[in-house]
Amino acid sequence: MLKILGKTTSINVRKVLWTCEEIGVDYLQEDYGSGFASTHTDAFRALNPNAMVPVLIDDDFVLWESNAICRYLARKAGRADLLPTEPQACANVEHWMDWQASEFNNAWRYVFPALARKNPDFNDPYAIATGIKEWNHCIGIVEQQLQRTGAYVVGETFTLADVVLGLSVNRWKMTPFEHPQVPAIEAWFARLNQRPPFLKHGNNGML
Ligand SMILES: N[C@@H](CCC(=O)N[C@@H](CS)C(=O)NCC(=O)O)C(=O)O
Repeated sequence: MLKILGKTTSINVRKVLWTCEEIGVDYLQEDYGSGFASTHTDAFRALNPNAMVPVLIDDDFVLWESNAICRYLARKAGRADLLPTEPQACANVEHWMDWQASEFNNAWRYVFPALARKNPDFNDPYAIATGIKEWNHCIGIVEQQLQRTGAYVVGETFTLADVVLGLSVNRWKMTPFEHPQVPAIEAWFARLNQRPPFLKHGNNGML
């Protein structure tokens, strides 16, 4: 059976768990990461030299990087609805996934620990204000895209882009600061909320 190493409080682990539930594949999940089993061991670093979660183990195949794991799972299950096989349709999903992991995730690096985790080391008002601006800028890009599609991130149907951005946008919504109006995102969230895997691993009260 598939094994997923990583705590369920991790946004990146929850992407993988949500994807597993969409696919309907059985898995074992083990709590690794800060506050749980240590990733700073030789044994864990042999699986992921970054000492980070999630890590997927599929027999003797080991994979790290949450978005790569989601793509692997979708391809292995033959779920072209989640990740199309046609190159351009696939690229349309992948570029949103790459953007989520790079641009979007970098936008909240300071604001999230400051405002959501209340980490006293993140107390620079200028960095917080700049971070909010950058985060809202990324949200504006998602909002415009959803206004264009009127449904899901890439188009009329749900894909892996909705999984990774669904969790990211959930984090933005739950972090306490004044948020701009985002009607297309709200409508998309209402659509995602109809999916039991999203309620279980995405919009489940965790940031
Ligand atoms: N780019 C990596 C980032 C993974 C990452 O940042 N994982 C965090 C949890 S969300 C982690 O392992 N932090 C260290 C820890 O919890 O011990 C991915 O998407 O898988």
